[in-house]
Amino acid sequence: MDIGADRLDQQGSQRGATERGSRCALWGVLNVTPDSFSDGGRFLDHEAAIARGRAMVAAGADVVDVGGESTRPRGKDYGAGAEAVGAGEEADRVLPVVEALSRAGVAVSIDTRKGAVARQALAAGARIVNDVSGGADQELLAVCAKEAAELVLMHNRGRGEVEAPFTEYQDVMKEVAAELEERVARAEAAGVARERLWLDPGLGFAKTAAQSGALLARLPELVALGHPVLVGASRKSFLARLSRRPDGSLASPQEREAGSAVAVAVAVSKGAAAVRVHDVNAAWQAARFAEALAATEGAG
Ligand code: PMM
Repeated sequence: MDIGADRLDQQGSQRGATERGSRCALWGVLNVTPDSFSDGGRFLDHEAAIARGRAMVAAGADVVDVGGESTRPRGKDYGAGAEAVGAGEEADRVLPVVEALSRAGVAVSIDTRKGAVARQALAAGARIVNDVSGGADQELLAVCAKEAAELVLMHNRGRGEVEAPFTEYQDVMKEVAAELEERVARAEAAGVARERLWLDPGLGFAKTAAQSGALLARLPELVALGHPVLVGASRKSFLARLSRRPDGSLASPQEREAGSAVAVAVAVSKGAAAVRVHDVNAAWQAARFAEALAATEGAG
């Protein structure tokens, strides 16, 4: 059964991942990695990954975001950080999954920093490139330009280290917005059309917990730049750090679903075009609820 195509049909008129409707889109996280901070090792097996992708679409995901390299940054929140992988190994992990899901009609995004991986994933049917380095690889920008792919430019510094000097900001939102605008200019200079560029504040990457919280609270300033904004708060440590347990301890990644759902509702209410989530069921409820409340505002 072609679950992805069914979902698109249900939404009417083939509304794809990349056509922005009035609803906030849900991007389901599918990490085909051994070491991601919350789901590492669960979906290294291709069949398990494909089944997981289809299940996320059935639960309401508009896009499945497939990644083959953990992006866990270094710093006290995340420990030593993830091992870098070569383009060959990363491609081996993701391509069968991208191809199978795309063939089933699912809108697939490829979460990669590498032009070589992006090129192969787009050839295998992916429609979107999600780059946590904000377009650092010139080859990735060239591939997106040539293939007319949508491109998410996430804010990051270094490899996302959550420690000085990467976390030094005078005004975190102003600097994140300005640094993203520089990335937009670079992507446009490489030939990527402005209307295909998304922005992402990069919560947890080169940001302390307080800085990630401030970026979420001030999201409208990023939305005001005129690009669709993607927010990835799901299961991140800043959620636990800003809501320590009564005894002062931190919730584990698997225990952060309530905070993750609240972050979805906040992101929706502040104008996010999409949220990147692990638990699509919970995110669906949070997003649709936030939208329903917004729709009743002023209705008397
Ligand atoms: N976070 C992670 C990975 N990729 N991509 C974007 N655009 N935004 C994010 O916030 C983001 C990302 C890290 O989370 P994971 O290890 O659970 O995938």
